[in-house]
Amino acid sequence: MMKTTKIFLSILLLTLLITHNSVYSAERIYWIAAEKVAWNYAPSRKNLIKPGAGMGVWGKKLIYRKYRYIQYTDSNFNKIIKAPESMGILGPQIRAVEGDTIKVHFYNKTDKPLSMHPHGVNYEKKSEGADSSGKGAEVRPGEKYTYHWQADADSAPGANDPSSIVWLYHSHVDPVKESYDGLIGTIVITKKGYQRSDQDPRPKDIDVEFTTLFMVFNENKANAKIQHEGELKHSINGYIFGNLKGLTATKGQKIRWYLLAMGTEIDMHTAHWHGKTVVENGRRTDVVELLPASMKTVDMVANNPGSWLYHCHVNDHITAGMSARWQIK
Ligand SMILES: [Cu+2]
Repeated sequence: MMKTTKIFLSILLLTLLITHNSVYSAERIYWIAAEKVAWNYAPSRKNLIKPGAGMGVWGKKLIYRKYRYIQYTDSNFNKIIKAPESMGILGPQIRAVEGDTIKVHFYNKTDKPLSMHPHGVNYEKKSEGADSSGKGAEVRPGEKYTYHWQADADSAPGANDPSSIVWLYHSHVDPVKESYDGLIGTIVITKKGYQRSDQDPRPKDIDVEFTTLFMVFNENKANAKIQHEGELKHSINGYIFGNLKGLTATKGQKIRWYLLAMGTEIDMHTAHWHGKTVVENGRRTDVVELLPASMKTVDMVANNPGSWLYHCHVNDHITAGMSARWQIK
């Protein structure tokens, strides 16, 4: 080999190695189905926050027909990827690094047209999952559709954000009905350079991430004249009265909380932690305000071992069981 060719090849290799981290962008591929399921708002059938108090009118009926987004390993839609217990009713968490593309193969296994409409990421009209006569806006029962989304700079954490931020996705054929159905999930975008590795888009400066959706699921019939209070399930990730499990960290870990809300006028929630405070974009607090479709990301360090309350601080919602526990071990 000629000397100049050798030098040229060496420089090229070095350049590729140096720039790899900044030019690398992945295609994150997901297989997600919508399915009809039976959902139990309190699997223990107990008020686990105040055992003596019971669950009042909210405990009369606990199991309902819901719809959920479920993740599969591949295009056969045979093998489910089980979500962490703490995700509850939420759909699979879609992840990408700034600069990546996201491809979601959606399979509607239910009995009505549904879609996947993302917040935050960049898309063309055919991948909006809403507001058109295109196939992606209404995926019919038994049909499949592939959404193409870009995690561009405008989807990624801004100057005052932490190293990753959360976005919602949800079905948007009849968005009101479908949010109560349970067709809601999250997208987490990590700032470029902060991913753990090219294969693992999770933020490298954080040890554990928890995602919680504060929402009152209205199980009353849409046109019912009388709306029964007991049919208003004041839930965190679809669980009431302490039935949400898996919010467990180890002492010393850095925890990131992704906070969401959905719903209507009664869905003004104030997420409150006992035992620890959080930092929200530089602001220290232990209560974070959420309104329908709010998406907030806050951090804490798990340095106070214990089993702690995590609840909505709105009085009526405390009564209705919008409470959970989280642990530092
Ligand atoms: Cu609330």
